[in-house]
Amino acid sequence: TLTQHRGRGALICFEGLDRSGKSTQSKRLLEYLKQQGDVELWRFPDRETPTGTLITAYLENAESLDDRAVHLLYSANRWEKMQGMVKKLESGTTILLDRYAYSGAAYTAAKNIQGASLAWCQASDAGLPAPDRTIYLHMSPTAAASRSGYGKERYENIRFQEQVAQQYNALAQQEPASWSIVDADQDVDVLSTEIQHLAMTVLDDVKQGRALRHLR
Ligand code: FDM
Ligand code: MG
Repeated sequence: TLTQHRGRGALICFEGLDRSGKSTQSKRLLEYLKQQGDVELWRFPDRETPTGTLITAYLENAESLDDRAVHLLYSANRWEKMQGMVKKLESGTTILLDRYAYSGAAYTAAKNIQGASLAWCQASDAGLPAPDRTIYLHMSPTAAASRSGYGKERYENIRFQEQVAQQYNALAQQEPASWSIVDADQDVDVLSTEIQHLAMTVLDDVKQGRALRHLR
């Protein structure tokens, strides 16, 4: 029978240092893709869930938590949303992610905790849906810091961001085929256009039947 089947949605992830423009660019891509079909923008950490409340308190320095405990909270914060995410994708909705498991791995690994290697940091996210493409907004920590300055949250300092950048580099090298590294230190409109083109190629791949994979 010729049943019209609407394919799954694409999963597109934005990653990058603080102030690299992830939120701006993901919102712009959301508006653009709305012309093509169903699309949503999800942000991690999701600060609305029970784990999200704890994470926010930690980020605002209102709460001090063990580094591994907080790492697992971030991961749990993604697992809480996993079933809903898969259902949405299967129903044909494209999901854009403003940070995801790569932030989890990069930020904890950047702490250089004895015994918490990059592989250890990635382990708790194994099994989550893997992005079809990760758009890495590449920017030097100094350039990012000079953009209207950091807020008061934990991690928002150049020294730490340099460590995070190194870890992102290592993650990009693990999956060169699904990472697109773009220059985030350029005109915002030019960058948006570049990202729109990129996203359309991803939507095409998914339309051609590219299967949803899982993080390993
Ligand atoms: N962050 C974010 C982590 O340390 N681990 C994670 O798993 C995620 C998703 O949380 F400093 C850090 C990165 C950042 C902080 O994120 C809050 P936003 O995007 O700046 O709100
Ligand atoms: Mg921030």
